[in-house]
Amino acid sequence: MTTNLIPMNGAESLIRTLVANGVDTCFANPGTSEMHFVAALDKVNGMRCVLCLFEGVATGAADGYYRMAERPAATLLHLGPGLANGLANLHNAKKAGSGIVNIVGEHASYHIRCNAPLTADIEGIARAASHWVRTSASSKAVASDGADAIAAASAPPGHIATLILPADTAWEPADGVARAPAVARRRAVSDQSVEAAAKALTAGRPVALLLGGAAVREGSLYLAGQIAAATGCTLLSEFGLSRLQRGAGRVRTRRIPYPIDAAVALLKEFKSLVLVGAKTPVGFFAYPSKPSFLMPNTCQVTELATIEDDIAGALEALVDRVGARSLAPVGVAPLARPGLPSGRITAEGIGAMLGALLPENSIVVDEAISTGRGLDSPTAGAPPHDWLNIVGGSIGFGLPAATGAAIASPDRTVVVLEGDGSAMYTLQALWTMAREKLNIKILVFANRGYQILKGELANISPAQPEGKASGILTLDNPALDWVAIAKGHGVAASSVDDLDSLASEFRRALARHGPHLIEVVS
Ligand SMILES: Cc1ncc(C[n+]2csc(CCOP(=O)(O)OP(=O)(O)O)c2C)c(N)n1
Repeated sequence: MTTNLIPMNGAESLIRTLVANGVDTCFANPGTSEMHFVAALDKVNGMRCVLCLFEGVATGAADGYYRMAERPAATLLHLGPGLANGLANLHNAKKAGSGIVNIVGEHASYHIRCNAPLTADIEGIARAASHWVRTSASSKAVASDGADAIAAASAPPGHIATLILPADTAWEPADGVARAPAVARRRAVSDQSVEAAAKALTAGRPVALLLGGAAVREGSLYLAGQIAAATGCTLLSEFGLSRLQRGAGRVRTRRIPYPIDAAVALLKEFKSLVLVGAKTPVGFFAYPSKPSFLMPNTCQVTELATIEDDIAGALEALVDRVGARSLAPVGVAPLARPGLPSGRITAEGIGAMLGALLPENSIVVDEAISTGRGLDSPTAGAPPHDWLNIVGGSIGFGLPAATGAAIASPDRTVVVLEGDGSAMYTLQALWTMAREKLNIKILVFANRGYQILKGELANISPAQPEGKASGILTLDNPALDWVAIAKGHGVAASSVDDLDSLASEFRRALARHGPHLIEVVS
């Protein structure tokens, strides 16, 4: 439904429609075809536009924003190439169930047939990582198309909607502002699904509840802990979690590890898995003579709720069905901060330092890759915090996602745990952090290599440290200077090479507002 207010062009009607429907943040990297959208920013109050110097930063920031704000941000991207630059982090957002409204400029409709230099198959590029794609047919349709895009992006758990805006639809007269159609609510799970889950949990076999999506938020974890108290089931969680609420006072789960052998070994004992917002567990990759599915062939899999379903409602029903309502949950983490570590940098030491100093209510963005493997236990008893993982496996997620999370949660400290290889993909995010004065503390684990891939290589080929193969997994020639890189983007920075100075630099960084990068040399 549109209402006629004042004469405006399509671009202005789109911005007004976004703001009217709660989309008030836009991560932007514009070009000429989006200039009417840019010009309209001065006419519309209420839209925060955040300049990102690479489109992968814009899309990754929109992902981090959705995970914390639980409503979509917009991105503004320049034609096919701009959208293509943003695809890897759109892929991550899609896998994480994050909602994003992408606005992608297109040539004026009559100009497309001329095959100008930037002409591309934008719809084709968009489809690779969008649930919903539409090209506006006229300036009068732009507002209602924008409203439909918001509704599509808001569908549970969050979808990628890409609206393509030919330049003439942006500059010609529009009809007004449109209201987004009602968003479909999360689907309630059936009584039969609850019954089947209860049967699986009480059949007396080794059984696990495997949690993913919204099932790892505090309230749902509590219910899962009650179900475990009643049935004796084990609580597991997926490796890639969009937003895990953890720390002291919250129910702990065991995360399925990334390495395939460790994952298979963990799941080996279970005869039955009950999925709650999680998928049947599969390996990241196929390996010769190793299974694709991580659980034994004989394991029975029962789905209680998908990632789109009313997960909390499903767990509530299951709590009642297994008689757990009055039980205290099992697995609640006590407040337990480790002592400050000392000596040379190790993954365990980094974990202990974080466990000792992580601020209450902080947001941890985890792209630590191999360094991240030791962090779970020492941080489990830190004060309550949120932990955001890379879900789609496409590296270059951490710095952009932290940017969006900080914009969505301005009162919270964001801590980014970054591999040095991963940080290089989207380091332009540093500049946006500095420009927006975001309270983000970044630890870059400067092991000067693609450590995880060195492990994968060693698994298939005898080690040849000086060979060509290991050479392309090494980042030490030249060594990246993270202090110079950060300072060059306007971010304060320091470098440490032992745990004592890591702890004192981290404390110093926490004590002042704004972004700070610590290069952790190991
Ligand atoms: C977009 C993309 N390109 C390449 C890869 C393959 N890849 C996975 S991990 C990795 C290296 C990560 O290195 P770093 O962040 O330094 O972490 P480390 O392995 O040293 O712990 C690469 C290149 C990927 N996952 N995504």
